[in-house]
Amino acid sequence: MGSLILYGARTGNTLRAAAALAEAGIEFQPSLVSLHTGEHFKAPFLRLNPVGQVPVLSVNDDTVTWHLTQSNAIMMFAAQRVPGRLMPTEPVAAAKALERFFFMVTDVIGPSHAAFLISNRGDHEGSVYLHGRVIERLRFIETFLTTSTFIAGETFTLADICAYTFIRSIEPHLQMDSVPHLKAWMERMSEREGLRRGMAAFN
Ligand SMILES: N[C@@H](CCC(=O)N[C@@H](CS)C(=O)NCC(=O)O)C(=O)O
Repeated sequence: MGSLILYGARTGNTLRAAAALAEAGIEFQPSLVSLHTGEHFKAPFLRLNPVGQVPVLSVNDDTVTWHLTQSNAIMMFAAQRVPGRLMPTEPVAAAKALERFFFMVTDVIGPSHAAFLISNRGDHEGSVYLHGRVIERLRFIETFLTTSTFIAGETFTLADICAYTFIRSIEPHLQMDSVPHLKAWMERMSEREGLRRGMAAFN
């Protein structure tokens, strides 16, 4: 496969990508980009991603080096490299896994990022509203897990990686004792070697 470098920081988007690579069993070298010093806005990093954001996966396929931005594209890249391991191959199960993956990405993680951005601009009320919606959406996961072992059915998928890495950052707001299936699932996920390695990649 050649060598892979994941440029990132200790942020949700980077850790989600790192966890997907680790769960896929794909070796990569983490390379820390200092967001605090603005390294992501300097020329060497902008050559990797002109938008100036992490994560970026650099793929060296021996003859050619190319770069992939967008955490979710990196996750799907990882899934495609190991068919059946992070996304089911059976069409209905694959469609359900995508449904739950996009639930996490567009209904939970996107609004949470927006809440953070508007809070930084002083819109406290808007931020509290969005944060409340994020918590409400996350609590739906309890209903997914009352009938299945994983977020999207009976196999581990990208949706589990999204949910686990995100919930780790927001757990104190969730009152885990009131969502027992989610709590038990979090405990099971925290024992997975790939998730552990991904979450620790930028420590
Ligand atoms: N949609 C992008 C968002 C990437 C993103 O927001 N990265 C943040 C860190 S989590 C970043 O680089 N922020 C620095 C900035 O925007 O100045 C993805 O999923 O990769």
